[in-house]
Amino acid sequence: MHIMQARLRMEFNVMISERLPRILAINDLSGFGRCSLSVIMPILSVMKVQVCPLPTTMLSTHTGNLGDVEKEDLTNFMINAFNHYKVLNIDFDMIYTGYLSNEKQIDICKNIFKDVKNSIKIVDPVMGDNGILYKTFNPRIRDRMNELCKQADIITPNLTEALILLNEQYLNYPITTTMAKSYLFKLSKEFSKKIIITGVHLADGKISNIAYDAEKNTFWRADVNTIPTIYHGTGDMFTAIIAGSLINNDSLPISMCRATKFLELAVRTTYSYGNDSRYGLMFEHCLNWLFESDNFEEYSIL
Ligand code: PXL
Repeated sequence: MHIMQARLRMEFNVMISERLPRILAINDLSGFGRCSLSVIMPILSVMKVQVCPLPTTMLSTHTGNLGDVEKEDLTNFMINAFNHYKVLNIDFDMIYTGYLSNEKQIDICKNIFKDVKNSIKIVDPVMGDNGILYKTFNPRIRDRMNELCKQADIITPNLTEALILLNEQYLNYPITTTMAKSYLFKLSKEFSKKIIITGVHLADGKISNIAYDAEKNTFWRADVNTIPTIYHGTGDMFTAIIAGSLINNDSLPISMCRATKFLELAVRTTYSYGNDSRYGLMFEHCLNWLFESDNFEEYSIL
């Protein structure tokens, strides 16, 4: 067996077969605005992963201030498409879930998780950002998302979502590393063993992505060289890179550092053109960086 497959098998207790890693990506497909499957698919392909998209909803654009969004719900399609994959006996090395529009879709993902036992489960609990909740959010979504996160191996909330999961008030001031560690620790007790929280304003003035691996009892941070603008789809690109890195044998801090550096580059590139931020990150400019770079030492212990 390939060394990477052996490590993944040990670390996540899963079976990996001798072929390209294959990820089932459950997320929406927004035509314009560069988020969800529109960015996840190219990123994972560049990372030499076979990505199988399972769209939850088709939208004309993301829901961030681009007018009246056209939507087509695909909840039933999700069930039927997955049943088809079962008939075909397709095995997935990883299931990666993101934006889910209703409780039924979350239940479908819970069932898929139960069905596909030998795979790594990564949940990006997409519910809001910067203290603002997305339009589809309601308390029932939160409760279901909690249940899905309990079945995950790794979750990647931003700070807003981390605090929703923990049922705590959103904080719009910097937090100490002790508080940051306690959030990571609490999330790992309640949900998955590996946790990454993105976009945390730390008291030392840095904005950082932070991580905890409960099995290794280690906390990590990767500081972000920021530009103060907000782009939709940033979290989707981040988790796609985490997924692609982990499945390709990177450690948790190296995966986090790779995703952090890529987003930094994409934000700086986009900002330099001065485009409307609602149109998303010009990540197409940066995709080659994902397979050309292998220098990811810029993380440290939190
Ligand atoms: O990037 C998160 C996201 C995913 N999908 C849709 C969204 C957003 C954020 O705004 O609107 C449809």
